[in-house]
Amino acid sequence: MVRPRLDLWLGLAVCVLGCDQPAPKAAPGSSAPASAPAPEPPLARPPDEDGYELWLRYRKLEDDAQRQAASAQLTTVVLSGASPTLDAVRAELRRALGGLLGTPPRIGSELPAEGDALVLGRVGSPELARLGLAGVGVGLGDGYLARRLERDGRKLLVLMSETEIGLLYASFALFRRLEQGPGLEGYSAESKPRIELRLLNHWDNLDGSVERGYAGRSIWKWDEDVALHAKRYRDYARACASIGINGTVLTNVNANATALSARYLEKAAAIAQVLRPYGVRVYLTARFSAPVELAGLPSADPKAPAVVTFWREKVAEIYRYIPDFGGFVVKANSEGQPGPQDYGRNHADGANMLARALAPHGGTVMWRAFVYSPTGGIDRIRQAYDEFHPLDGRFDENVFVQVKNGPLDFQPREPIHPLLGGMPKTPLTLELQITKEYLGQDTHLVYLGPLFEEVLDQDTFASGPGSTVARVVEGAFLPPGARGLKRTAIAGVANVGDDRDWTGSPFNQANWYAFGRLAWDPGLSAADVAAEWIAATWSRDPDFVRSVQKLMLQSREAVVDYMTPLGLAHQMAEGHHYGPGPWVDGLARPDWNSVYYHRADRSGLGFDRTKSGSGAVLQYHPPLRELYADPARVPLELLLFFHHVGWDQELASGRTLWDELALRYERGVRTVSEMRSAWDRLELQVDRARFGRVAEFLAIQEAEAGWWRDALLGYFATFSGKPFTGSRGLEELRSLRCPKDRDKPRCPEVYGDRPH
Ligand code: GCW
Repeated sequence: MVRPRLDLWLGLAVCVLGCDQPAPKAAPGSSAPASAPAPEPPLARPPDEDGYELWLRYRKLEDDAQRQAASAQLTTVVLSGASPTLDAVRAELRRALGGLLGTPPRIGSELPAEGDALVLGRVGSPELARLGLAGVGVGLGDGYLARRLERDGRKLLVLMSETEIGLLYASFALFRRLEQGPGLEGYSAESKPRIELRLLNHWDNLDGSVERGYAGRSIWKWDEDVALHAKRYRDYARACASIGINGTVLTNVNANATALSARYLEKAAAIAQVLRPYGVRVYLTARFSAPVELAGLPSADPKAPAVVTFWREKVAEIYRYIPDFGGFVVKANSEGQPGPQDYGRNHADGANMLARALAPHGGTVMWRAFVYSPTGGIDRIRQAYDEFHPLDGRFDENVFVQVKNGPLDFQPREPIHPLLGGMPKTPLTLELQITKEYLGQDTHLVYLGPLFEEVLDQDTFASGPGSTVARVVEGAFLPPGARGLKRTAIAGVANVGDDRDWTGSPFNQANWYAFGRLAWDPGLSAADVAAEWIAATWSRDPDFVRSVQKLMLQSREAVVDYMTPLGLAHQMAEGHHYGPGPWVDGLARPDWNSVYYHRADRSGLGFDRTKSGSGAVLQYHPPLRELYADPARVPLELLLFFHHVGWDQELASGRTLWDELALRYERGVRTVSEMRSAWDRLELQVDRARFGRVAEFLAIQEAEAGWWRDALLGYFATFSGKPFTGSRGLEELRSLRCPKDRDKPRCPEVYGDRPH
């Protein structure tokens, strides 16, 4: 029997969702023609860029009237005082205003006798008092106020903060305003970070490799002189500060004790010195067994006096090198990492021991809850809650428990982690992943803003309705701490490497940007953040911004659709987490295998996590628990995460599971085709170099989205018995052995043979 092609028999259902389907395009390297060749540009295209400048390009404002109005206000700048941070503020003002307005400002420490000006001042300073602003802005911390004043017939724009770094943040906010285009008329702002510690976590190893990094080698060149890389580190710090990131963990959570030895501490101190003026504090990961590895102690038992002494002295040594050291991030008793359980102790025993060494110096411990024991268990996703929930209230005040956004592992979509509503007495660090380990790595264009937003907005119901993840992370429900310590934190696993463009692709920069902006204010919309980023990174043309924003906002749902729709998870091929591998089975631990997660059989698909299954659903608060437990009410997006569903079962959409699944895979591929066409239409507005790179990556993504669809539906069809014919047969797909290079994953077997 000839099986019908999916795209033909599915055509009807697909059209229900909108029929402006573009003609399918050829993958790079294939002989079929792509779209009609674009006409030669009548106008000169912008000069090529390599992406190094990120969103800090500060190209001259195109609108003359607006530029002149802004120039009148901003050519005279008043900022008094001397410090490395104030110097950084001045340097950034010169660079940004010089770029945006065409002429760098004159910066002095006194307000001249006449003329409009930009005045920056610390809350409570004599400069602000002279302007009648004494007492304004108390309690801002690192936040800032922007106010317009009329004094003696002159217009002043005043930026104020309690801290120097707040003045830097206020300056970056002003530049954003200028990039956005509404001008300074009516500009006033008040903004305070809603989360105190906003950190990047680098999974960077001392040998220069980066775990799950796709943007080259580590930027921390441990074997080279920091001075050689100071410019890059300074630019990194500028980028971080521009979006409010105020801490960075230099080393991988799969830690190497050597990072805490004198040679590396000296290096970390030199890096800290470059980052400090920009308000970026350095943290390190601590390998729990360091007392054994560095000092030859017989054990790392957190209750052993010699171990306690080791850490106390080690921490004191670190603070001699780095007086404002942030603290430790620790992965313990997870994926083979040592930890307190090796000595019959629990996570609180381990974390508190380190916390007591750090407390006298003002440092914190971020103790990760991503525990994943070597023995497996009833359901891998239950383990963190089962181990940590009973310890709520038993951690010292300077300990955060660091929780990934979902209970599994940074999937394109998963439900929120139940611990986010399950440790009401403990400060939690929300850990997001900026590097796209499971979302197409460097080539696939996936804007993560909507994913971050979805997580932050999800209600945990921990303290009744309105207990969103954002409110939990902001500490809204935490009992007050006795010692006035910072108690709110968020971390993003960095996507930065030594590639010239920092993140391996121009659009991956947007995810670094979105993380920082949402960490500062989880209430921002991912759509607005995308628009800010586009204007600063590409072009301020409103139509261009709208088109790219649309494409970016489609991209997350697209990757969910073509990889793991309807709550499927972890269908990546073994080891590299790049391409599809639903057939992966037989690895040593059951929960290393894709089959463990999809549970496909003749009767249906999905993991039963209700009471009759693994019971993981019970870790959520009511009414989430009931919602997720009910196959008729659970959002379709999470259906198969919680339920095993029959192939022919009719879903809330009115379609059977099989038809819905097929429709979503097809929709994912089609959306990528649309994104690709949309990008192609923008060709003339973007420099050739960056345009071309994105275009090539979109071509790869389109071909690979089809690969995912064919692999998953082809494989599931062997259980469902439903007809499916992909562009390639299952056997061919199963035999593919790519990518060969995990750091720059490429599968020319799938997309053609053009070099990338
Ligand atoms: O996401 C998984 C990764 C590991 C990582 C681990 C973790 C650093 O596949 O590479 O290890 O999680 O978060 O600890």
